[in-house]
Amino acid sequence: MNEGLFRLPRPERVEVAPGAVHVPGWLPLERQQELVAACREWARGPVPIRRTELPGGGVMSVRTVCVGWHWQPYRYTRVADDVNGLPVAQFPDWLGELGRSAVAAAYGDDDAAARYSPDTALINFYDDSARMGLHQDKDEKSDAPVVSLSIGDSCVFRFGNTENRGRPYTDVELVSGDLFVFGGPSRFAYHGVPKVLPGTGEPATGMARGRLNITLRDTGLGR
Ligand SMILES: O=C(O)CCC(=O)C(=O)O
Repeated sequence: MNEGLFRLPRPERVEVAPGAVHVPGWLPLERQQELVAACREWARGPVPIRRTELPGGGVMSVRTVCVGWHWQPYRYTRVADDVNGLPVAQFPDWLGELGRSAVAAAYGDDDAAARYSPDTALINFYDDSARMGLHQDKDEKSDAPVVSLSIGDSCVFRFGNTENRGRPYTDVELVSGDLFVFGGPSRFAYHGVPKVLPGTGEPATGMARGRLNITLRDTGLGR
């Protein structure tokens, strides 16, 4: 028997570290399609998707567009003064609702979900060779969880510890439709994407190639 022909059923929910939860297949196909369409709109403007320049002179391999607040290394602003000087698109209410449902699905805690009030989304597009080095999300002035949604090609998502970029870390395969939430003791864990797995996505999502990742965050700066 060729075992490779069969995929094992995926678990409903895996706690990768305290406060860090992977929920495979959380987004139905229709929701993924809606998100892809919304991200395409945001990628056009008012602040177009771009590769972020780093203070050391490097340029990130992923392309990023933001809504609500604009992230640039290493702060949030309303206006994208490093791109075209325009204010970013507003953070829509429906995205906040999606974030609350995500927190409820990950933690099974309706109170934590009701309190969750993200005000920014960073939308990253990965082509076949894009990567994201291990880093902490620490430009937010809030320790509310980060909600991460993946669409398109699968990737290896490395989720580490809060001390440094080294071990211990866990490599998780994030597949289109997967949710990953990290908060509580894992909120400031190092994480990154060492590899995208080209050609693994489902074109019916609207993503013929590449990977889309949407992270919802609370900047702590207010709406
Ligand atoms: O693409 C991902 O899954 C991770 C994105 C990320 O780490 C970030 O936007 O800070």
